[in-house]
Amino acid sequence: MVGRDRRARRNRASLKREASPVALTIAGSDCSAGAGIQADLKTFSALGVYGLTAVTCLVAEVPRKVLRIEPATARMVREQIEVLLKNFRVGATKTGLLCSAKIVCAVAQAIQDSERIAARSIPFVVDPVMIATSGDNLLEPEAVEAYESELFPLATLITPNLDEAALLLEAVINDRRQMESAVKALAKKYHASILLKGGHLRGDNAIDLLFQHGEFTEFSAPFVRGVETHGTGCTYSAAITAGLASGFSLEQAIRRAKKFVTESIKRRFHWKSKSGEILDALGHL
Ligand code: PXL
Repeated sequence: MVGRDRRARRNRASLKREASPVALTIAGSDCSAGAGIQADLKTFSALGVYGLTAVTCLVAEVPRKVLRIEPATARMVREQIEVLLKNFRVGATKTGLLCSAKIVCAVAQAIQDSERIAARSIPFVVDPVMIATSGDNLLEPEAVEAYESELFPLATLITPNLDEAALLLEAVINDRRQMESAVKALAKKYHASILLKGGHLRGDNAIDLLFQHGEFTEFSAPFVRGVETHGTGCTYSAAITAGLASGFSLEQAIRRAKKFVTESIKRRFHWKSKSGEILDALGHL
């Protein structure tokens, strides 16, 4: 009887393990672990999703200072994605820092091939990481064109912040009305759902706008003041991807992700550097 109970418990546990959703992040490594692939993995785990990674580049950095970026070869990036997609039932995929035009094209090719092989479409979130919170350029300028022609057409959702949207549209976005025009223009330009993150606009609330199937949906949370975060965008897009891998609708996934990221900002990792600077980073989830 005791043996049977134990066996039944073990079976239930293994069923639960097998049923765990799986998500893949294709992104760069931030050695300080507040952003990049490390933030994505921590977010997946916190939301009960098994995380897979395809590393695109290594970044030697701490919050506010990027020292060096070294890309992986495009072939290496593609092979990581291919082997993972062939061997795991990936429920959703996201991209973070892709570093170069060659890597953007390799990722687009691997995603296209995978959908052909799997004969199903896997939700694909593109976080167009271009500039770090520190202001450092993270993406080769030629890569923007590759994003537009190769990667955006495959996306379920694109999640630019205001700076990235302004660069893509060559426009100024300074208020709520301009945000509405921008999110609509991006959706029209790239034929994808767009989540425009308005966190950098001053106000009591951090407001994001989703434009999907011709409709706006607003996501709002109280703005957490006095924090210069590192890794917010990565954590947000990873949480959305975890939601999609778990079977949530896009709107549900964003709503839950917004709460998760706001909570993470409130409970950020906060420390004094050796030179006396006060630094904040996500990752203390
Ligand atoms: O937060 C943007 C970002 C994304 N990915 C990596 C990074 C950073 C910021 O520094 O290092 C790897």
